[in-house]
Amino acid sequence: MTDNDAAAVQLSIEDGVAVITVNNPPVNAISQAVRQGLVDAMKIVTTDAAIKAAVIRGAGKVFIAGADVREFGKPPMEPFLPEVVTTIEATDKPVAAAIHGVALGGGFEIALGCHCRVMSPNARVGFPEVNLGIIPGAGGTQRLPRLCGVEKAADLVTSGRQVGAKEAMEAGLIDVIAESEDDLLSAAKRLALSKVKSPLRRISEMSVPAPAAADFFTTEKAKITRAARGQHSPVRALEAVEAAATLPFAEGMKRERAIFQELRASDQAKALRHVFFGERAVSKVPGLENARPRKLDKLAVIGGGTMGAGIAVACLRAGFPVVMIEADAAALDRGKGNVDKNLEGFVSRGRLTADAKDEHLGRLALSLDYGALKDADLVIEAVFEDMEVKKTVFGKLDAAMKPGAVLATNTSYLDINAIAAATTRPGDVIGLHFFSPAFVMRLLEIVRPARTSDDVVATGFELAKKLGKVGVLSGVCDGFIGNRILAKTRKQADYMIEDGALPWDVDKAMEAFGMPMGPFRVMDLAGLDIAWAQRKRTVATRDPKERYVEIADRICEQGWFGQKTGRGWYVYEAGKPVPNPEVEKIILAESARKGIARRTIPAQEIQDRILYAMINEGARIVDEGIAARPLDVDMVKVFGYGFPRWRGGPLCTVDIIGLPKVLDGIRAFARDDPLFWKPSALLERLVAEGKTFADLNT
Ligand code: 3H9
Repeated sequence: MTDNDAAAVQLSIEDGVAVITVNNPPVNAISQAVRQGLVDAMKIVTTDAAIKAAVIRGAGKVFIAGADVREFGKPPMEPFLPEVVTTIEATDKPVAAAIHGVALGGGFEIALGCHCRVMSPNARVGFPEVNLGIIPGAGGTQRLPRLCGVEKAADLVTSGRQVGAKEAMEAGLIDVIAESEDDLLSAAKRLALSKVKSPLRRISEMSVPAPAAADFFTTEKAKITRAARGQHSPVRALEAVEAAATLPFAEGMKRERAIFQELRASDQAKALRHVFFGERAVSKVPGLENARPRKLDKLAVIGGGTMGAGIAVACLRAGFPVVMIEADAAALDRGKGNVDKNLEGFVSRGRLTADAKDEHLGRLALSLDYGALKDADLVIEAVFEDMEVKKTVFGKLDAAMKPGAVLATNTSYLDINAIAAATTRPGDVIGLHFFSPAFVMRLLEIVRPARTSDDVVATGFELAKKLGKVGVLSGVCDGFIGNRILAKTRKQADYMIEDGALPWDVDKAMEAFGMPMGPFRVMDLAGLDIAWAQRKRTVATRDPKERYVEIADRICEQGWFGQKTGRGWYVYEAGKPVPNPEVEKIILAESARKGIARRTIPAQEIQDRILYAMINEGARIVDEGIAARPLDVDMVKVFGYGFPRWRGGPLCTVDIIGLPKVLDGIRAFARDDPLFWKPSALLERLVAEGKTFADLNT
């Protein structure tokens, strides 16, 4: 440890206080150098008579963001974090943590090793480890219940939720909220010095208050297991908190460490790390390193239907002024009503005040005149999904928008090259494919037609960032990345119900796989009529060799379009979906009409067919260059389609279960249906070369 500017931990002495600064940009992750630096600093604090107390703080924008996640796959290096925290706690001079930005995971554990804590008013603390498939591994689960009780501790470590200064203060996690970030260091020094003459408060020496309810851990375990849908870390985090409540501190620490190490090496942790880094890697597109986004101050939306209004709300929530254009006064009125209703939803859930809602609406301008777009920097068209309608709108946008503005379409499957060709500036045209509800769903597919310029693509990513979304680049093809894969999995689901499964069997199997909803429940939610209209439109171009399942058509013919009509695959009477008995009759009749001898399809086969269909199509999408890397496919499925995060996405899953096994499975399915199950050439190549999809991510 030195006091030079480049050192990971620096120490200076100010007014008898050792100010220990962790300096490991960008987020002060706890690398080996940081751990060693802290141990060395504590030695100085103990031995230097001029030092009366110490403060630990972080350089840059945060206190400490936690253990260095990049070290997780590698052999651990001493000193280990639990020992570092113990060393801090054992120091015989008061040590205060000065928390700004965030203290997360191991960063919060270091703060809990200190004898007192000061937070700046806008800082956050928490244990997000469960989101990485692990639990706190340096005493977090043992010290936290001693400070705030087992109920609060269980809530924080099992959810990964971060709390602000006010809640942290109320829960007893910190001692003082500084007046401002500027005042933080002096507040921490004052606090540390105030403790010089009093006995030091070491959390490990405190006792754990018993939970209010005797059966707390049993009921909590059942609740968390249900909510985790197959993910292990939340339940294991609870187990560690229970150890704190039932074992002496040293024993509890051993239990925590054992669970931490077991989980760190698990497939779920690998997959969740893939999602953590994938979410950040998607915006770093190879070849676009030097592209700069264009100005983005004012936005516009064409169309005030479900999608248009949802996009407008997402933009208003991010602080943008938004112009909404509609074709006539009644439609414009409906558009405004949709925006109002969506914002009201935030108010009723306590996520927006009534005043803030008014302020949001104050930034929305409504117009029938494309002239109102003249100073908008980016427009998103969200009108009816029809090529001719879109071309007409883009012709008008071309005439109305200022030079350099970005012209985006929210189409889900139309050819954006053709839309771009309806303008005199195809270089400015891009696809921005939002997912409904646009103010909730994190995915934004950024679809790049052939002639779009790099800075327009960079502007798409900048918009995603400003809206708090995960932008993923896709090339132009039918359905882009997400809906193209969805089309394949829906087909498999259709085939299976004609061959012997029932929709609720398929849903149950996929929900057991970890999806929040099975494919048939999703269809009911989205509405069966849209896909039906699309099937009718494309009837002439359908490949006659391809198997076509008519069951969904039969259901739509009854006027059953899912939740919105109270009936679809399921019946929605008392709020809860129950299998629609008429659907079963239709399915049996259709199988009989085609002479299909129905068979029982086991849950494992249902999962394999849907997963392998995703993998095979995902691999094709990478091979064709529609997705730049396998991780882009994974992030689309995780952030837009509810693929379980803890499985990392379909191409991460295939790496974990083994490419040869999946290829063999696809070849076995191909014996019955060679047209559908033609293996992707990329998958075959990777198997032949003994490689994985992860090899293509780097
Ligand atoms: C842990 O602590 C376990 C312990 O209990 C047990 C130990 C024994 N490690 O997100 P950003 C990188 S587990 C390595 O874009 P922001 C990130 O990849 C850890 N790298 O910035 C990115 O790199 P790049 C528990 C990390 O301002 C850059 O920093 N802690 C880590 O939007 C900027 O990140 C967590 O789970 C890390 N821990 O958000 C906290 N964190 O530029 C995870 C970040 O190359 N981190 N990086 O793409 C966060 O939540 C956010 O990064 C944070 C900043 C809020 C800090």
